[in-house]
Amino acid sequence: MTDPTLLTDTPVAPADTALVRGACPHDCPDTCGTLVEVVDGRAVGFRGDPDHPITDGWLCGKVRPYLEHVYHPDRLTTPLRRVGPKGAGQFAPISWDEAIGEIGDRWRGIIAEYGAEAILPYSYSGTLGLVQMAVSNGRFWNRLGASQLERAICGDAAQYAVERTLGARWAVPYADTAHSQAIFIWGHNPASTAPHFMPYLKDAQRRGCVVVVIDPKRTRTARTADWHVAPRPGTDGALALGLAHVIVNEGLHDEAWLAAHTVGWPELRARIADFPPQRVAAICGLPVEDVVRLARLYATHTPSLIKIADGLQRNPMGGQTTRAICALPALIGQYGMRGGGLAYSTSGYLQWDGAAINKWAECPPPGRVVNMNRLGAALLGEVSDPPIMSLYVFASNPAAIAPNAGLVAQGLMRDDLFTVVHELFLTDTADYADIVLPATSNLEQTDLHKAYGHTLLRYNHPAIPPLGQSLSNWDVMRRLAAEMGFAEPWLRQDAEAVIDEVLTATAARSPFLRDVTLARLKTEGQVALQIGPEAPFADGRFPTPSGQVELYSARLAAEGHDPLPNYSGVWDDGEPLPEREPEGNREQPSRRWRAVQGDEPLDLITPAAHHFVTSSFGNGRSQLRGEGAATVEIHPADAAARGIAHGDLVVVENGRGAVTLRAVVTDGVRPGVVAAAKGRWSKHGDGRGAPRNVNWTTSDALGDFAGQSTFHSNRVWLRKERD
Ligand SMILES: Nc1nc2c(c(=O)[nH]1)N[C@H]1C(S)=C(S)[C@@H](COP(=O)(O)OP(=O)(O)OC[C@H]3O[C@@H](n4cnc5c(=O)[nH]c(N)nc54)[C@H](O)[C@@H]3O)O[C@H]1N2
Ligand SMILES: Nc1nc2c(c(=O)[nH]1)N[C@H]1C(S)=C(S)[C@@H](COP(=O)(O)OP(=O)(O)OC[C@H]3O[C@@H](n4cnc5c(=O)[nH]c(N)nc54)[C@H](O)[C@@H]3O)O[C@H]1N2
Ligand code: SF4
Ligand SMILES: [Mo]
Repeated sequence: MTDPTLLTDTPVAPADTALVRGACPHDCPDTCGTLVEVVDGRAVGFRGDPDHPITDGWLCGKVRPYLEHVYHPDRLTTPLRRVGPKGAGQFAPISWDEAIGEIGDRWRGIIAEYGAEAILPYSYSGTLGLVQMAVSNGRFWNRLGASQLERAICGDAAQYAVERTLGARWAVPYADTAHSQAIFIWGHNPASTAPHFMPYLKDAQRRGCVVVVIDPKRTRTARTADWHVAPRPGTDGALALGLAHVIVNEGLHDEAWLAAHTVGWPELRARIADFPPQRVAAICGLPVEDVVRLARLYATHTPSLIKIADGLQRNPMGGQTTRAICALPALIGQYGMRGGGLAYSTSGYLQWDGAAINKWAECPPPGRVVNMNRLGAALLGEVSDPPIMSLYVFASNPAAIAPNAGLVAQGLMRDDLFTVVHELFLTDTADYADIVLPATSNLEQTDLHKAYGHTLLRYNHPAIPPLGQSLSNWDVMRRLAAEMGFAEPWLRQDAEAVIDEVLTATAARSPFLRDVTLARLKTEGQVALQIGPEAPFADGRFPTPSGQVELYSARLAAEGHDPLPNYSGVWDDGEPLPEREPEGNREQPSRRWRAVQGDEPLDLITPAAHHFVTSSFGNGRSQLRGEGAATVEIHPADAAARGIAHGDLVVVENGRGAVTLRAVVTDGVRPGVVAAAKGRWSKHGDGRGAPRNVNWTTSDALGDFAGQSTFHSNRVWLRKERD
């Protein structure tokens, strides 16, 4: 039996009437400061904090209707046990004691027969908090000896590439765009995915700064740019090397800077000789004049800033592509300059103390690693010895968001798989659960948030008591720990004690946390990391092994990668793209398809939806209204070749699966490319009412670095749906 008052980090008695500070927990670089107006224990108002410098008093359209999310009629309020067939989503309420007891019984049986590695926790970005994400991903599972999840679904290749090249993920603050003369937004759509960057961008543009967007799709951001360049998806590595070629050819590079601050310039110089503009233009599907003009524009504006995010690198060469892009600011000496260089992520400034988060020293050796992008295959036997016998999902919705969704569904249907899903809603994934546990929303839990778009920390005070019997991730971890007989004090602490411990341990080694205390965080709203006013790398030193920008990376060479930025058109092991498809994952559709004359494959990209955060808010009334029907954008020439008219239902298919979407015929995508936003819930039905979304077609092949997902490298065939 567990004592609920002992094991809850949320207030038992409702706050009466208050204005409560919080942080937006969603996967977004802006990490907004929020204010919750509470009357008689109920949240009645929700808005952006005017005192938060990035938020500036406004929230994006995804999160503005947050109270609809918190008080959604479909919120889960009790634990549930499956009563119907697997996957049917039929459940009956049970008590927490029954739920935790049953999980414990099943796990003890599985551990006795297969060992703890047969249990796989699967979580990702439902919340980005220190307690509810980082610590909840670590401690309990490490103590249990469960399998480790390789968290490579989002931006690992870029992260790896930036760290291998520059040594750290440090980035120019949004406000430094006040100094930029040119801003290149490359494979990134901040108007949707980093909305609080946009006012800075508009200000810069008003001042005369040139804004270029490089994206196969004319996104909301591209529409505001001075110039939109639309290369073929996955060819940006070639484009970057081609820009370097032109810059060097025309003598616009900075030899002195390269000599002083880089390793491998002679080698890179030899490499870029292979990328003359004519060749690059052909690879990228761009006019050769555009490649030359882009290079000149970049090299003749100082400071010039390149801003990237993660969409750019969700392809088989995402890592090398990011390396090639990282080389450009070095080529023209932009690193260390205010308003110049590279803006990728600020998350490297502060990394929470790993020992305090994970407690490895007091745990059994880490379990084997399972790549989250290979979930379907892993459940179906790719991972064996031991096989995965139990899956515990929290803060993620893999049935909707993981690639090759048909295979994921097949894996989740396994009768002998014991699946637990901790959620706010009966998502696509929860429908496959044996036990569903109700989760608190961000208004009902304690946490501390750091950001990846800026350097402000913000404490999230719980504003209202948990809805129904819902519990936070960490509260459930503590109950599971008690059930499994783990007596370690670090599995019993409340959320605030966890924050205090991790903060203290991190502050002991990070100068950026000087004077940052839990007390300040709780009372001051946001607290800034002590980075100082200088631009990143202003001292000309890079935290790489050589202390310089590693254009040539000995570490990558040692790891078996090409040590120079490259665009090879082949996988790391030499196979041509996109031939290397894992077994059971062929792209070729049926013969029926190939028989259709003129039916060439198209490249399907699946960018962020404007009104959802991946699948979060995919069940929100306001957000669904904003987003409209599930569509696929197709160029008029490609539509005409297939007899597809604007508004038609079209089948988007490949060998992995199919989804029916409404056609939007538009020159907003380049010929050969189709685009359908990520984030729809399959259970809401596609255009034909089939329980599928676009991930039924996406590939679970892994990219060049760090086990990266490759969502945007996906060949599909389109045809008009018969009426
Ligand atoms: N509104 C909204 N905001 C979000 C999210 C969301 O779902 N919705 N998701 C959050 C998450 S999880 C993340 S990781 C970030 C991602 O933030 P972004 O990286 O900005 O978002 P994406 O839409 O994934 O990708 C950006 C752009 O890359 C383009 N693209 C795709 N392939 C290529 C390519 O090969 N080359 C080039 N040049 N462009 C390419 C797409 O068309 C898209 O417009 O956003 C976060 N914010
Ligand atoms: N086709 C395609 N698919 C993609 C991508 C793409 O580009 N194309 N992008 C990928 C990327 S970048 C990412 S990051 C992933 C994101 O995929 P996920 O990490 O799965 O993110 P969400 O879809 O937002 O789902 C989060 C779930 O967590 C739940 N949740 C929220 N807060 C909590 C909490 O405190 N506790 C618990 N227990 N649950 C909570 C929410 O209700 C929601 O169902 O999607 C990937 N999927
Ligand atoms: S999703 Fe991003 S922009 Fe929207 S409220 Fe959250 S942090 Fe702010
Ligand atoms: Mo992501």
